[in-house]
This record gives sequence, C-alpha cells and structure tokens, in this order.
Amino acid sequence: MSISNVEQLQAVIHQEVQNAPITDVHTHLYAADFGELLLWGIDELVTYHYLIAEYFRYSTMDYKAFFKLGKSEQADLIWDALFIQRSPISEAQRGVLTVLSKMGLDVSTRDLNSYREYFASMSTAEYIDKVFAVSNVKEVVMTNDPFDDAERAVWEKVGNNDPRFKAALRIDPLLNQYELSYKTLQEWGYEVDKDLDQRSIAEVKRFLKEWAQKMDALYMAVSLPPVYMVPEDSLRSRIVEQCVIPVCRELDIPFAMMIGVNKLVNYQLNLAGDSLGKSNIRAVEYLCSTYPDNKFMVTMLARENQHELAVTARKFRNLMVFGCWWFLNNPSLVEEMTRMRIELLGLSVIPQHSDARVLDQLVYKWDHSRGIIAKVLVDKYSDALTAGWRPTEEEIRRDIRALFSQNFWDFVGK
Ligand code: FIX
Ligand code: ZN
Repeated sequence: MSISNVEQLQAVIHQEVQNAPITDVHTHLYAADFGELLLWGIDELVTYHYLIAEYFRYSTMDYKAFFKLGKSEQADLIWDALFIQRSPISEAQRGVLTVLSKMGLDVSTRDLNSYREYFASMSTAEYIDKVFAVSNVKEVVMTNDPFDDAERAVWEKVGNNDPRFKAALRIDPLLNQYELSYKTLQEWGYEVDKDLDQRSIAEVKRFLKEWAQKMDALYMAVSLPPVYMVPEDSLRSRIVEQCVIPVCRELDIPFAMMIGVNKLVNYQLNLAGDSLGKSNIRAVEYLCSTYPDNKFMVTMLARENQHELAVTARKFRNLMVFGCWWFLNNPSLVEEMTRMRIELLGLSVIPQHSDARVLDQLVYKWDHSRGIIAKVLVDKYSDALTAGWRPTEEEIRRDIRALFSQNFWDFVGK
C-alpha cells in the first residue's frame, strides 16, 4: 500500500521501527555458557560504570572503600544518591527506570528490595529469554577477549552454544600493549618476540586466525586512543598492517576500530575512569584507501569526529559507520548524529549499537534509540513525501530492517 500522508507515514514508521528485530553489533554481553561473565539484574544495572561515575559527582567517599563493598551495598549507595536524594533524569538513570517499567514493576514504589525479589525469582536462562523478547533484539555480538583468562577458559572448554550470541575477536592487548602481551603469546606457544620480527609477524597472524576461527568471529575489534595513527613507526601500526589486515582479508571479516578512548584518566574509577579525545580521521582514510579489499567498521567517540567520519564513508564503500558510542549514546546526540548520517549516507549506515554490559540494558538502550531513530526517519520520509514520493509500507519495512540488522549482515557477507 502506498503512503500518501504524514499521519499514515508516522504510524507505519513507528510500527516498523518497534517491530524490527535488532542485530546489536557491539555489546559486552555473554551467553549463559560464559557463567558469571554475563551480568544481569537490578544490582548490576544500578552499579553500571556510567552510574558509578554519576554517583561520584556527589559522593566524597573514598574510591577504594567503595569498590571494596559488595555489589548490593554499592547499589544501595547509588540508589540513594541518584534515585532518592535526587531525581533520576540522566540517560543512565532513566535507563534503570525504563527496565523496571518494561519488566512490569511499579517504579513509583522506589523499593529497591522489592525489585531485587523480582530478579531473584528468575534463572539466568529464563531472564535471557525474557530480555530478548521484551527488547525485540534478535541477536547480539559479544566482545570476546582471549587475553581474559576467565573467558579463554570457556572457549577452550565449552564454547558458545547460543545462536543469539555471536562472537567478535577483541584484540586490544595485542594492539595497544604488545610489549606485554607478546609474553602471553609466548606462553601459549606462539614464537613471537618483542621486536616483532618476521617470525613474530607470522605467529601473530596464526594467533589471530586460530582465535577468529575458534570463536567463529564475525569481525575483529579494538578500541583505540585519540592519537591512533596508521601508518606510523609503531608496533601497533605494524601489527595492524602486517597481521590484522591480511588475516581479516583472508577470513573476509571486517576490522572494527573504535577510536577515541582515553583510558583511565581517573584510574581510581576503574571502568568508569575512561574518557575521550578527538581522533585523526586520516588513519581511517588511509586504511580504507590502501586496503580496498578489506572491510572496516568504525565508530568514533568524540562528537567532533562524527561529521568527518560520515563524509569519509561517502568516499569508501568498504567503510561501515556504526553506533552512537558510549558518551554519544544520549538522546540529544543520537538524534544529531542520526540526522546527519541519514542526510549524508542515506540508509547505508548502522545507526546504533547498545554497548550493553548488563543484559537488562538491551531493554532500555534499544527502547530509547528506537524512539529517536523513528523520529528522524519520519522527518526524512516526510521530506520525500512532500516532493511527491509515495513509499509503500513494504519499502519502509525493508529500509528499517536494513538499518537495524541487514546492513550489518550484508557488510559482514554472511
Ligand atoms: O571499548 C569498548 O568496547 C567500550 O565500549 C567499553 O570499554 C566501555 O566501557 C563501554 O562499555 C561503553 O559503553
Ligand atoms: Zn564496548
């Protein structure tokens, strides 16, 4: 059926955005086989590192003393400071309320212990099913780090058996701390040395290929500092060009670069202590241009990098821009970035990922993002309608499912 007026358009777009099953291309979630690595439930939600950072906006408590507390004690402190003593209106605070509400709990009671009873009544497997159903997420891509001892043990003994959870090989220690990680590779039987000679290059490639195949990784990923540059006279640059690029090409999987994180500017905050910086788009330009047969997924952390990243994607078809990452995943910036990306890239983008660390966050991160993306799409399709274009419901469904899932699978080539 062709759509001829804005009221129809709004109804169809909001319906299709809500109904679109999502492929969440970057999360820190794990299938149930990974045991304690999968975080879920109200205490994990309330102690999310975004909320810890916001808690310390008010608390003068000693950082070490806080982190020595158990999760529920930390949650009690955060709940009181951010939800009782003050109204929960930041995006991360709002997210907790959205989860509770979508799970059918009475948010107005503010009774943390009653919420705890609800979560305690479910098994991990039951709750995974519930969250995927409520959030309408079809599948998530994990962040899988072989240098994490607990995670490596699962891959070596059990592996991933839940098709809703896909793997991505995360290689930060290799690229950002080779001077340390090469010793670990030696312990695992890879003949590498600190100077990265030709033998080491071959062995690092063997490591990457073996682990990407063991995980059936959809892509290789790394987070990178604002100073990241390729080419440059550095071990990281050499590993990227001489190891990562060739293995990604051989396996025909994308290399995902998440650029702009300044690690631990306040080390006492642990995960909450990372910040950001403006990065150099030249590195992205160089790699996309020099390796046209490789595929690159890129997200950047600084708001100031977003326009140039979108323009760069106009230049290189082997570049897929994805997500409103971390400090950008706030309604005002998601709207700004999505508008700019649709205006520059049309439908050839992956507008969002959740970066969920706690399973429940799929519910709020996607509920919030769906609403914003739908709002932008209504404006953009309305502009076409005004010019006389008459889209059909099926075409709008096709376009929206591309944004939320198919663009990723087409780019990955699976
Ligand atoms: O490097 C990353 O994958 C980042 O997303 C995380 O390190 C960060 O802590 C996060 O979860 C942001 O949302
Ligand atoms: Zn992440």
